[in-house]
Formats: sequence, C-alpha cells, structure tokens
Amino acid sequence: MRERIIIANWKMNGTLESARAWIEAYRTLPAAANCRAVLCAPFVYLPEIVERLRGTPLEVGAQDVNENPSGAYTGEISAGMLADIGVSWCIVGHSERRRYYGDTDNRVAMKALAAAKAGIRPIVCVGETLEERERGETQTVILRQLNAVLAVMMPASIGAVAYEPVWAIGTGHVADPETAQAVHASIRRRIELVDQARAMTLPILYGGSVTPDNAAGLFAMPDIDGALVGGASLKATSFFAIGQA
Ligand code: G2H
Repeated sequence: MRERIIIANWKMNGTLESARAWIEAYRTLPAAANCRAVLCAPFVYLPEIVERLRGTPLEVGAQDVNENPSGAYTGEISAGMLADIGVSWCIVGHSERRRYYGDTDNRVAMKALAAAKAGIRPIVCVGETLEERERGETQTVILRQLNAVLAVMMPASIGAVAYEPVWAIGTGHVADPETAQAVHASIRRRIELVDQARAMTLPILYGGSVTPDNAAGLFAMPDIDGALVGGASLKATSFFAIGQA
C-alpha cells in the first residue's frame, strides 16, 4: 500500500505570529487518517516549528537546501544544519527555484543527494512550462529532470516526487486529474526501470493550485498519492481539508 502524503509549502509567506497561530489551529484538528502530513516553512521559523510540533504527527520540512556539506557559501543552509535542528523533509527543484535562482537539473540532483546523505527525505519537484507543454515536450522535460536525479541516487533515497506543472502553480488553473495522472504514470514507469519495488511505494504528489475543492478528484487517480500545496496551505483548515480528501 502506497503512502499518502500532503505537504504544505508556505513559500515566503507569513510571520512568526502567523506561524504560531497556524500550528495552534492545526493542533486542534484531529490527526488525518491514512495520510502523512509535512509542513515546509521558511528557514528562520523552522527551529521553533520543530519544537512546537515535537510529539505530533505533523512532520517538518525545508523549502530548499544547499548542495554542499559546508564552506564559503554565504547565506546558504546545508542539509546537515537542517538535520541538526530536526527537519526531516526538504523540497528540491521547485520551479520557482529553477526559474528565479538558477537551479539547474544537475544542481537539483546534487541538492537531493545532499539531503538524502544527511538523512533528510528530498521531495523532488519536476514540471513543464506552458510553452513546453504546447510544444509537446512534457514527457521530455519531466524525464530530463528526473533522469538527472536518478543519475546520482537510487529511488529508495528519494522521499517523494512532486509533479508541478509550472502553468498550474499559483494560477488557479489546476491540471485536470487525467492530465496529471498521465504524467504521474510516466514518472512511475521511469522509476520502475531502476527499482520496481520502490516504484510501487514511491509517493508521487501533484502540485499546482490544489484546493479542498479539487483535491478529491486528483486523489482518485491511481498514481496521484497526495499533494504539494502552496496557497491553500496558508490556512491550517484548508490544508487539513485537503488531507481529509
Ligand atoms: C506549487 C504549489 C506548491 P500553489 O508551487 O508547491 O503552489 O498550490 O499555490 O499553486
């Protein structure tokens, strides 16, 4: 049985006060059945969030990590530092990092590897732009991004893959379930070529304008195992409702 996971990605939103309020609100909700939940918060709030969530089922993740173990990389955070404070998941290769901060396929792969080496589960994001989809390049782009990661690590060390079509991110234009399912199935087939057993258990999440209203339709698909949620995760009750779906 494949694990179901929902992951909140707050991106660069919130304040210390709103983070505390979110956690208090989430803690009053019943634990989601059959669904793992992870909160990926801005770096500066992570130590406090880890402390506040200790002993609860909600796990904590970062939104990025540097690919090097240590050194002269001003402003960066290593996987070892994240592990040090009790972070257990980390997003790598989010399209906003690829687009605005120059994360290449190779760097994303090295970040995933650095996370895994520190005992942190990397959430590897892949996704095509609207132009790439219109040119019929969706499969090529997804496989190129995935292959870079598979060139440096085994699927067993990948925590989850998140398919996030760039045209669906923060736009309100969620991919229809069949469109997403087709890509999820191709991701699983690619993993199967390397490790058949892991392909059966690896959570493949969908991300891009997921809301409590559209989540159930997506989760009904055989290869959609959960979601990476941005905007709708900023309210604890919406994120919880997606887990219920
Ligand atoms: C995609 C997603 C979360 P949103 O970036 O990673 O954001 O749900 O706001 O589209």
